[in-house]
Amino acid sequence: MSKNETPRDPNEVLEEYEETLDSVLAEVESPDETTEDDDISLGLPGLSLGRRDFMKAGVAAGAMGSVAGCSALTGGGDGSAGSQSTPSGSGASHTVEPGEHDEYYGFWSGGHSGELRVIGIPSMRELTRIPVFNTDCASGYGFTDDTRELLEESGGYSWGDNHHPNLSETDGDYDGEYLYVNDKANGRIARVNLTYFETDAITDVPNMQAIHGCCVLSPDTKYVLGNGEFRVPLPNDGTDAKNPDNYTSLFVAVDPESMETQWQVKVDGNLDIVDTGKEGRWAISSAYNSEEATDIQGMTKDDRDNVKAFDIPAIEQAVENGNYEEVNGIPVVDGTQESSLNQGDRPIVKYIPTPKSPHCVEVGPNGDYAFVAGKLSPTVTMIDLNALADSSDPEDVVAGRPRVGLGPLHTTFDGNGHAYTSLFIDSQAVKWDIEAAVEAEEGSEDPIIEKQDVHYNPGHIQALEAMTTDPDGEWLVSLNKLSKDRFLPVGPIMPDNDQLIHIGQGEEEMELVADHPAYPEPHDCVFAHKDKIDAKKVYDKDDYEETYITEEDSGVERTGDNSVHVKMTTKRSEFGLPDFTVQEGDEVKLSTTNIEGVQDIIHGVAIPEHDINYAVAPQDTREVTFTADDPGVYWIYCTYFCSALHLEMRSRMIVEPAEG
Ligand code: RUQ
Ligand code: CUA
Repeated sequence: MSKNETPRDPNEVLEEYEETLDSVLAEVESPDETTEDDDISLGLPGLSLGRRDFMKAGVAAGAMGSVAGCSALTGGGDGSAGSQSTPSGSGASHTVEPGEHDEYYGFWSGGHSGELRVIGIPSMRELTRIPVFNTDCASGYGFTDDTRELLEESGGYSWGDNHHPNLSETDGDYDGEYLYVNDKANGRIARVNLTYFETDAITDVPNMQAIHGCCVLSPDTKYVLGNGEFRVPLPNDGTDAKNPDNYTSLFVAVDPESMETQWQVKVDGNLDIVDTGKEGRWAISSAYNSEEATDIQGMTKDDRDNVKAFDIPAIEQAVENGNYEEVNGIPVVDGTQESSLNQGDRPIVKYIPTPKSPHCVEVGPNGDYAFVAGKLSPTVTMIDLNALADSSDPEDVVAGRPRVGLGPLHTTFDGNGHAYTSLFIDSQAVKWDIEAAVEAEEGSEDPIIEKQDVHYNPGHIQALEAMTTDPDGEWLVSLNKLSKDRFLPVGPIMPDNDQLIHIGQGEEEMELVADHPAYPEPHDCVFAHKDKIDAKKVYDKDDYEETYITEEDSGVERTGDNSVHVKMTTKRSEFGLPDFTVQEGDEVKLSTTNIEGVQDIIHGVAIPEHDINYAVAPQDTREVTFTADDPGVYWIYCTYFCSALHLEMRSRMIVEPAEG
């Protein structure tokens, strides 16, 4: 600027700035439309490739990185401060260059944090968090009227313990519509809408304390299924409280659309994890405490526990025939060993004796076998699902029982004939050959191909799309419970350690590629190729019930002696009302719409001293209701850094003292 020029009008400068920003954003938006079909290049030559080719390209990039010998180029390049790349023999790299996208979505359960985490694979970068059973002040989940009601109506708890995320399926493949996850603590099942990455339903299942195992019924998500882990009296109303013989564990089916509880089945022993066959008939549950004891010594006394095979159509038939007792409005079918429904030639539940306190159940991709690992036995028991219907002797359905190592917990698959089992006690992932295990003697170690050390004490283990009928191989994540010495010390509560392991298509050796600290405490995860998820970037106002507020609508309407409805828009950089006045004691319903149509421009609505903050995304409308208890001035301000004048984006709420 030359000295003679007069200073420019700040408004003009701002307008220019906004215009530039708009055009930058418009440019960001349009190329995305063309990324539909695996074209992830974003202008990098040679990377406009399909998935397999992309992996190869990733390998090349990784090799260059190690030649340079500079972790700032590779590790730093993926933008993931928490990831530590290990120099690798095969050159497998999880680096995703700046500006590029990951190939897969990973959905992590957050355990007792109550949330889900979305992590990109292979970079392991955290993309977002989805509050489910917790409140979240960044999004306003639990603060806005709809989300507060959701949490209140599902029990009013302020936390949950989510363990097992499951993607909805059509024809045995992920359809990208919903994710279902359990709350172990309070016996609930939640649904997350994958168009908006938002929790949209939570069911508080009656009669059950703790839902641990949770899965969808393959191949078409007819039900969301849950295992009640803790045995309690039925109903749990004080009757039989001191009589553990009358406690029971329940299996539940919830409708995936209405999210209503359909029926329950009571069984002997404690239920644990559940997975289903691929044809919609069998749900297999691991179980422990067939002793039905109430202390740990009693629970682990016997050498065997009974895995349960639930015959879903047979249970539906029993419900239809009225063969149930109704408890708290839910049909409960008797699936205990003595039940008359288990005596004929089509029992509703088959009991399959399995060594010591089995924990995991995972059904392999072709649906032939369920893999059950006994945490106190060094073996994995393979149950032949094709033999299940006709066998009268439960021992006949055991197709194989390889000895894999100490503390086997969970098993995953690469789709090319290999199983990978986590070993909690040995701190290893063991890769073994499924067909070789069928051929081998029980207890043989011959099917084992290799073992990879992990750090430390793994629980779940998941490979790409391993729960579908067509797993993708390439990457596996070991969710380790402990990290011990792997990271800088951060006080006594250390992070977990999710380790990324390259497995290729099963022909190569397993290779540990990255450590990734995780806030306590993920249990399980599930991966979907990015093309299977269609996340919207702007809200569609037809998708929600709240009334869209336009600039003309902005205003205050008195709706009763002690209630007002305040409506206002949000846009860069102003609220629809610069100020508004209410009376002390008014119940204020505040409705806000973000009238911008530009992606990534979020406004926040924070009201000091009223415990309110929430986000409004483009074209979204959110409502919050509160009481204006204290006279005074309250500056409502925007909490998302939306523009150069973000700090000035404010509205003034004046609460006038009540008269007299
Ligand atoms: S569990 S560490 Cu809650 Cu899935 Cu097996
Ligand atoms: Cu709107 Cu900051």
